[in-house]
Amino acid sequence: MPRQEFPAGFVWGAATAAYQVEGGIQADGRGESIWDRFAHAPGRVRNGDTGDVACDHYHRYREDVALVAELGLDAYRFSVSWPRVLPNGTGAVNRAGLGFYDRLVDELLGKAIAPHLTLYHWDLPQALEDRGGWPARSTAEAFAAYADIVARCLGDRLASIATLNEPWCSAHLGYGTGLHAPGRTDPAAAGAAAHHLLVGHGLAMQAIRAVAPRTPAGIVLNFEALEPASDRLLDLEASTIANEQMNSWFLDPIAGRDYPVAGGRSWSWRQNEILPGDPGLIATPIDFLGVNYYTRRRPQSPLLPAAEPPAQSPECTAMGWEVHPEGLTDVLLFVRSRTGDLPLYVTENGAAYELDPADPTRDPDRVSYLARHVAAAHRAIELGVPLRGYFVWSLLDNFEWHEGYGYRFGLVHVDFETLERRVRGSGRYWASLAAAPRASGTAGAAGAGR
Ligand code: IFM
Repeated sequence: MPRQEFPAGFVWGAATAAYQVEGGIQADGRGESIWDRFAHAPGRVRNGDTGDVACDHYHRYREDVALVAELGLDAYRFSVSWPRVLPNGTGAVNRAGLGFYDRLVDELLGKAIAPHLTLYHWDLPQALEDRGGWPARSTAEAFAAYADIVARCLGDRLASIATLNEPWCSAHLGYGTGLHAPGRTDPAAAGAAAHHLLVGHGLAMQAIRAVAPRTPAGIVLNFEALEPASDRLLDLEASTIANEQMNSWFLDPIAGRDYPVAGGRSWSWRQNEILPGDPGLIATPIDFLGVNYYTRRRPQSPLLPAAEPPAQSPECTAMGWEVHPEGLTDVLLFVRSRTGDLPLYVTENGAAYELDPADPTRDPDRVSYLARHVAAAHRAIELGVPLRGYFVWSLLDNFEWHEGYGYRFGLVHVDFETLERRVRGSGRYWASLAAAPRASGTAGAAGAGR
């Protein structure tokens, strides 16, 4: 495997998210989330799977932190379950729920693993959805109050705090296509949700700054490498629209720009929810931006006859996502075009592959996927991108949202019958990267080691 030297202070980590791994949905006073409600509704999640138990990380977090330590990783990225902390979304704090993250952070620090916390990875308290969900501005205000509580309790022990993970998914899969919780299919609501997620991000940034001013704070967005299906005019236009909706819609306003025009025009959101102070609020300065990257998409205009399929079908993961490592370099360069010298992290990258029935810890395809993306990240650094770290999605096989447990992304195999964990070949590969020497010199990461 070719080895590239990464800069001093570069952070190697792995990521998870609360609803995908924790289980324990009724433990210690946790409230209901939109994903509990959604997963229990017939026909929403493949095989009727739910996150009720997931990896039982809530009860086995010590074992999981020990795995991160065994792999020698620098950092662990996890999310907090809002309804564990505030069962009704607002109001009285559930101390037992907050206590779980208090113990998790201490366990990580005790093993010299930097805790990178995300406040919202899609598990909205159902009580807030009942009051309008993200299409209602009050949810953004509730999010800021929740951010204050978490940052006050944990902020000074965190290596970083991210407000939202992939707000595009929360807005468009949750309220537009209905593929994700809460399962609404209302394009105007999706637009309003997207705006209020950004307002919530801005308010939360201010809340975090007020109580944990030294904790690096930012946001995590998802990006795709988008290239038109052909060079025909309409495909070029379709690709521009897709690019604005997927890659620029959240990034541009955070970087102080307007919402992109072509993407906005082809969405039916009338932008009535934008209040006068919102652009400045959304552009509240951040300390880092997290980049999630998995694949390339080739938009095609619905007005053209379907393009001929390529002579050679592209290499894909088990989920049918094209493997396109060069896209990671392109996406990082694109983000840098908006954010300049702001520190960037790859906060998610990884792949689902079929299990090898003879040995579920054998995953050469995943190793190959990761190695090629690591090389693409290194290329971006050579081109001047201030990339400070790289987190694999995911530490563990887990609940893959509407796909249930069908797709596995873990560096560590989880047997969902016994909940036994076993490190995969990819886990050992990732450990070897974390163990490799990094260039000498000063750590460039704003906040990486804080
Ligand atoms: O599992 C998800 C994660 O929750 C968010 N980003 C993409 C991953 C793979 O689909």
